[in-house]
Amino acid sequence: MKVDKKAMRLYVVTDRTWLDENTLQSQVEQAIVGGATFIQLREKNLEYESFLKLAKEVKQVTDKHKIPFVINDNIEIAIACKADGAHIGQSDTSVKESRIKIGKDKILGVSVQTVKQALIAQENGADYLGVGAVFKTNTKSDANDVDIETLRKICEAVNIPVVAIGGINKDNVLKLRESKVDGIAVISAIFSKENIELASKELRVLSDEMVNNYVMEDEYVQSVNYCRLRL
Ligand code: TZP
Ligand code: MG
Repeated sequence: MKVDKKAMRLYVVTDRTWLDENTLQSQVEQAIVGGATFIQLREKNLEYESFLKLAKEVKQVTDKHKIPFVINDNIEIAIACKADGAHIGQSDTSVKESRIKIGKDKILGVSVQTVKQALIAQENGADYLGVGAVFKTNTKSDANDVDIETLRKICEAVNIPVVAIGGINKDNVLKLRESKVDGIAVISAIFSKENIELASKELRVLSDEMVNNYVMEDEYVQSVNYCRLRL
């Protein structure tokens, strides 16, 4: 398996909406220092050259910290910047074609909303699945809803890693406990925050708690307090 289930623990998807005077490179680094285990570069409106330049910049950071790095929706950019792989949705090129394009050694992630889509994606070479939106999100206007019961059925149906996405924040992570999902993918719960490292740290601790299915009350408080002290 090219992707370990643990790499799904805190899957961070980029968004430059809240960049202000910062660079995406530095925001991604803060997220990684806080505990991000996977980075996806998601850009909807960039021309090829600017997209490639940004991808190479972000890749410097993910390489430095040895964190897997994939490009959303764009296999050409993934290949050109030598990313670890790409992530595709149901409306992009088929999983089969994408696998051929990207090659057998690269990571291919696929967004799914049903058990059927999940099985087809796995069958056709997906390395991991993103499932959502599990909660209400303002970040993706055309996101379909997936209830937690469906998420659980998807997790039970496949043997590749599964990450939940959509409206996940520190107040609702633990609601995913029963789903047996391998981790959480987040955008606004990290990038809309003033303190990205702290937001990432808090979500990582909660995701660990959610996945391991036990309460780490003391560890959580200690870990977050430690992070606060350092910042
Ligand atoms: N796919 C399904 S929901 C979503 C994507 C890309 C947006 C997730 O963003 P947020 O801010 O974590 O709800
Ligand atoms: Mg897509």
